[in-house]
Amino acid sequence: RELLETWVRQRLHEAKLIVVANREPYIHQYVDDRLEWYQPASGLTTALDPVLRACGGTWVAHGSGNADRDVVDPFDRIAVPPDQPSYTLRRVWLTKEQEQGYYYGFANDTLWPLCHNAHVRPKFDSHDWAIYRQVNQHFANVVLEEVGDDPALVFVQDYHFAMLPRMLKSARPDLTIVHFWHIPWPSFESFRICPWHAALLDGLLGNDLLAFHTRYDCNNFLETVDRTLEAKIDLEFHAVTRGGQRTLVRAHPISVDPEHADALAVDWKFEERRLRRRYRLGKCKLLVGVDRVDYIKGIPERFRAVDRLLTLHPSLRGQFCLLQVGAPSRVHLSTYRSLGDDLERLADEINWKYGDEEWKPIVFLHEHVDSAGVHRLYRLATGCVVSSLHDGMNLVAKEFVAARSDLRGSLVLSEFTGAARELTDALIVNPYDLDAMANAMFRCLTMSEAEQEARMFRMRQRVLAHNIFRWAGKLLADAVQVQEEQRTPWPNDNHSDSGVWPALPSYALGGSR
Ligand code: GDG
Repeated sequence: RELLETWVRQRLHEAKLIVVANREPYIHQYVDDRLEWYQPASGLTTALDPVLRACGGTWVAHGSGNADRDVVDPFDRIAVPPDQPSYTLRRVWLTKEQEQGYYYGFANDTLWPLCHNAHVRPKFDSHDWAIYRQVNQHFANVVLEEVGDDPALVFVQDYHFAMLPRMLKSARPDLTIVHFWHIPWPSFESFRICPWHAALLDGLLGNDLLAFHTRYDCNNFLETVDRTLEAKIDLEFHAVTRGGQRTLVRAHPISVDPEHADALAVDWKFEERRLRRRYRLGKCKLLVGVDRVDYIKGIPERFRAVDRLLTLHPSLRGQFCLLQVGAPSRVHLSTYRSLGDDLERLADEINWKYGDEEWKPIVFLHEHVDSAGVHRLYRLATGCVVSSLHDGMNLVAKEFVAARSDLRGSLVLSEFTGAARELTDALIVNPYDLDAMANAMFRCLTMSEAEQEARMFRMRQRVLAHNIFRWAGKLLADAVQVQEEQRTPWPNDNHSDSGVWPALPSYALGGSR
């Protein structure tokens, strides 16, 4: 964290750092006339808040809380975190119609299913598309206001803003624009069904640097551009040149803040008694799942695997429980609402089939749990189950590993997550294969302590060393390189991957059991 802070200050010189994301990191709301704030359940905000805390700057986002307008200054700004201000949040207001067309419509009902191989058909609606562009322009105007006449590095987040980079670049060619795409990039064959695919690519090529979680996503993107537009693809430097502008395309796998896990450490023995009473867990072993309720997360597959496991191993009745946190998400979309209902029904069916007065195999908490609560579950679990059908990275897998300084517990992890490429000591599974899932859960519940320790040690080495600060440092190092090249225009192809970010010392492993 300190290294990132000093490094950013030195390298950005006088340039402002502006992050643009749809989701704000802190939401203010009224609860029974009381003003409260909370942090939303979102991988993106979990990852970026610690970075902004370390570097300072401005986060531009949609103000979505019902008390958000009442706490900002006349320029729609507020210092955050509310209890320990260290950077500025600039809120952007959207009408209901804009939120519907841009967020629920084009971003989440079109681009989200288009980019994830989860077999949900994307919706293509020209009205949503028009509003998406309109809202991207609205955000571009706000960013330009925040930048003023100064130099700036604009760090755009995700699939909500595919058109924004081109809009910014046209208005201010001198800005350095970096974009992190948090979800997978699909194959050309999948992407080209979108009637506006060429326009989306043009918008994204307004970036100086476009980053994905994995090299696989980068290659898919480069191939999509190659087969759609007149552009020069440079496979050696992973760059696209078009109309005199160059966009670097790089893989930067995102991660978590390990210090966050340390900060949440509590008296585990006391917590364990409390939690076991609260969820009526008795003495059974705990498997935990933590997700937004989203069809890409493979939660029904996880529940069915519990069913399969109990059929294959009836002796496990009463011996374990899957506690699934399902934070409601995008509930205005019918696919999401009905998924929540289906999960409630499925959990009931399986509990009816195997459970009794004393014990239920699945506890489904269809609610948002606070981050300390999530951390406690990670600490108490024998295993964490991540069964996404497709996921850019999946931070839950890395959070679980970061939480286990006791070197206990094992991770069941879908091979279709970005995380599976790094956490090779997890029990890697195909979530569509119920027998494989049930077997992985069985191995997880019966793994020896020595094997848990060996696997967890290696996974922790990876997550603690490649943490969120290193992610931000390496990505911003690439951005600074672009910035410096803009001052001394290329050709100057002396790129090495993130060469200017210094090597980080690894964190100490292990600790209190
Ligand atoms: C996108 C990409 C990529 C979940 N429920 C609760 C809660 N959470 C927190 C988790 C974790 C975050 O939300 C979810 O992160 P993921 O990475 O698993 O997933 P997405 O939200 O889909 O994120 C993903 C990510 O962006 C980052 O680039 O990894 O692939 O889809 O932090 O702990 N947190 C709390 N209560 C909950 O009920 N407090």
